[in-house]
Amino acid sequence: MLTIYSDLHFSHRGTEWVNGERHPSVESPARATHVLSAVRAAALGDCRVAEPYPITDYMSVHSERYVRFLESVWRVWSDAGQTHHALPLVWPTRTITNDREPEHVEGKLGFYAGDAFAAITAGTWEAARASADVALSAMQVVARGASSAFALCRPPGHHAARETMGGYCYLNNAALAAQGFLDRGASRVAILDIDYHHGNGTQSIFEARDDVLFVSLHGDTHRTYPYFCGHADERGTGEGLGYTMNLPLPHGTGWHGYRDALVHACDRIAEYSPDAIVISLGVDTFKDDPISRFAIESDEYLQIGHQIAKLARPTLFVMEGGYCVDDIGINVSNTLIGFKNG
Ligand code: OKP
Ligand code: ZN
Repeated sequence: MLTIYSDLHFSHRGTEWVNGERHPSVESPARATHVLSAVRAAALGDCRVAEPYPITDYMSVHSERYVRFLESVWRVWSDAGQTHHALPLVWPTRTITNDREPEHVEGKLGFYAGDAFAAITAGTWEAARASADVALSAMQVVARGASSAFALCRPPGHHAARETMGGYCYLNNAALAAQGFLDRGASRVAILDIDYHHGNGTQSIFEARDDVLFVSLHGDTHRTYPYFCGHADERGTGEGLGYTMNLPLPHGTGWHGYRDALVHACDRIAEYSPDAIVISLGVDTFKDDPISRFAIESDEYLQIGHQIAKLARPTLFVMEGGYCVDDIGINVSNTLIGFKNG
């Protein structure tokens, strides 16, 4: 299996609020370093750098004004004299909102953010672009006939919606890849999101459509970030009704409960008969993850890969979360090895 990566992600090191103080984000550059060394140590296959894509290619799932905002926001922010990372402080709400982009950068930040976990730094745009390019390059490898590929994306993407950043995500790498498969001739694409957190951005991008099936296993969003959606009764809207499947699981879920949900998810994907599968691969389901509440052990990721392999479809793995840096490498490589060994 070919791995696509980029070193441009090093230019992004976000900060986040924890217990009333700003700290370096747990979404750190070291995550990608550890994953790349583990993939190399596992001799999974070649590792290649991503190709650059034109900015207009991100507009297949994001709006033009949102992409322009991401491209320009640090410049506007620093021209206004700010030197610290930009985070929103004011948001439109369910009842106090309209569709007009504010002129002032403070308003723009909230307008285009779902939460305060996606800091804008001097290098954020370069890194977010590179991450999307990693996903698009790996998608292209599979679209041209490879049976699988691994997109070692950083920053992650699944909380990014059409016009929203959040949860360490700016561009939705998995959604860009899924749309890329459709644009290259696929009729149906399935996204299986196995990150601990609900892929709210991905769901919102595809929930009204039947050409992308979105299936997600995640911590119950009644009690866990990202809240507000990801509940079992959300099944898609309009033409997309029946093409969203959420499988929320309780705190403490270990392999037994997880496996049953995964088999259920894979059964739905098999029934859909997709031309390609995109896996939003987060390993924050790990027992020692510092911000999550599942209890999957390192060896069990081999089984996860095995279940996915049984679908026997062209499969693109897209890196999302996983914050236990010491074990992120082995957990990712075990998933890919379990897949490769069928
Ligand atoms: C990104 B991905 C709330 C903590 C939430 C943001 C988590 C973003 C996860 N106390 N922090 O899905 O791994
Ligand atoms: Zn996550």
